[in-house]
Amino acid sequence: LTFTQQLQHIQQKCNSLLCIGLDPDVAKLPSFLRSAKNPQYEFNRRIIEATYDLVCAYKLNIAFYESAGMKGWEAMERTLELIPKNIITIGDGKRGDIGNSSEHQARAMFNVWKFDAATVNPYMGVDSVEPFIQHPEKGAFILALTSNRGSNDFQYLKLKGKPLFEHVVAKAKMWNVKKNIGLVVGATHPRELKKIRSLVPNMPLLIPGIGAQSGDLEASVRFGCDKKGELAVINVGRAIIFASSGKDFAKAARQIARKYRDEMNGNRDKYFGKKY
Ligand code: NUP
Repeated sequence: LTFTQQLQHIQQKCNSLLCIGLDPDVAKLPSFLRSAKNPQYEFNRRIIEATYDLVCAYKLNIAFYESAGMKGWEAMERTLELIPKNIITIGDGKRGDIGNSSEHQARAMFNVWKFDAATVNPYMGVDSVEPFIQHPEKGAFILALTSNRGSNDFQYLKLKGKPLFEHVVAKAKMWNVKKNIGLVVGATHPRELKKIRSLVPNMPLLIPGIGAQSGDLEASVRFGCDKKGELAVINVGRAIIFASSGKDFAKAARQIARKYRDEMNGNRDKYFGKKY
């Protein structure tokens, strides 16, 4: 199966567009976990056990593990072993380098950590992306339009009458011969999301920015999904994993995760006329 097909299957099976961002910022972990041997791992374990039936994917931002040193790498490895096999795992490292170095980045993401997909920064062009799109079953989410304030600096610059991010979308579409490419589009840009979905009707879209960054959930579903109400992977990190900092944090995370999943499905009912 191609990456895109795997994503379709899990979204249908679990009836969810929700991706939880496992970004276990050490400074924000519940204090009672600080004495654990590996607090990040203990935190993730409880979050996963409380939410795995509600999600199609987990996204791990590598920086939150790397910044905790060797313990962080260990937490990431053990976390990935825990996630049920049919749930998509996304390694968010925004990779991309000269071809020779990118090959090693792709090997790290897919062969060492065994992520199902990685995020890739397209700035360095085709040879920087190629190593990430060699295997049909492994996905590459290419940054098209990011959710942050700084997305204004370069991504909207007009070139040959079109904003830069649309050039990225066009290239990604050309490169997608193995049906394993997706795009990252921030939930903070609903109008552009609609435009991008019209340009790539069949590509997975990874949509971060819901919750802590105040992105638009309704628009993310309405414009982020394909015609069937699928293929939007909507990431929520802090708003779920740090819903409570007490002993009940996993339970609180489950409650909020369910609320997000149901709200997404409510909007799929509304805009795609199916009962989810
Ligand atoms: O455009 C992007 N915006 C964004 O927030 C691309 C990303 N990969 N992210 C990541 O998504 C960000 O680095 C973090 O890991 C996650 C958002 O987390 P939160 O704001 O829901 O906590």
